[in-house]
Amino acid sequence: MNVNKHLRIGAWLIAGLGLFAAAQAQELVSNGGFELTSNGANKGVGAGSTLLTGWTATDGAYDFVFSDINASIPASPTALSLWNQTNGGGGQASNSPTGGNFYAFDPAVATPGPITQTLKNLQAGTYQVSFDWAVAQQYGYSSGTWGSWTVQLGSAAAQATATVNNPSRSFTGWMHETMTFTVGAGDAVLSFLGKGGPQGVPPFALLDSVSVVAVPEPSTYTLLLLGLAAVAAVARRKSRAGGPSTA
Ligand SMILES: [Ca+2]
Repeated sequence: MNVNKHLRIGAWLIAGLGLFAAAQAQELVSNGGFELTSNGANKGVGAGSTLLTGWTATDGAYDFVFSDINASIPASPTALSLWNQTNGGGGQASNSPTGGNFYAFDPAVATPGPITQTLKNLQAGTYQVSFDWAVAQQYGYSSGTWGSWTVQLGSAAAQATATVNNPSRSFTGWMHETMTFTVGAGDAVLSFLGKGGPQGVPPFALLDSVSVVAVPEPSTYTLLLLGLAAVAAVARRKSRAGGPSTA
């Protein structure tokens, strides 16, 4: 029997196991894309609302779910649209990079509140939170605005995105953000609170594609690296044994 062949298969098996374990990073957020709603899109979400399946909104009044950056929200709590491609807005207003619905939040109200979801039975460890976000402005208002998102997971310290400036009647473009939080075992509240200003010229912080996955244990990577090293070693051995003389 070919010993090299057996070695090679063994090495690939180890590498494969490591890769499999690394790929098991399971999505922990439900409805992170805001596609599931109990009553459609292009609506106000509102305080205490569970319109967005899996999420609880605690904002005073001024948060919305859009299906399209160019959509107009009829009246709930007020008729509203964002500066966009159809009403003279600048800045290349665009839909979320992952498509479908997104959450829009006016952070410059009297009592802004976060949108939250409780992640159940987490193991103690480090978790990667990622999302897409942008800053827009309410149609009909002028003046430069600014915005950001503050994110919290469990009792870990809150983290914030950069604060970005959005020129009058404009749109910042979508940005992708990744953060890591280390939490203890048990339930953990995932919370997004938009920040922004100034008041009265409504800035809007947009959010989509929320994801939380466990960061793989170092042992997973060790297994993967061991396997790949073994594959390389077998290949080297084979090349030396069977290859033409390279002296
Ligand atoms: Ca979406």
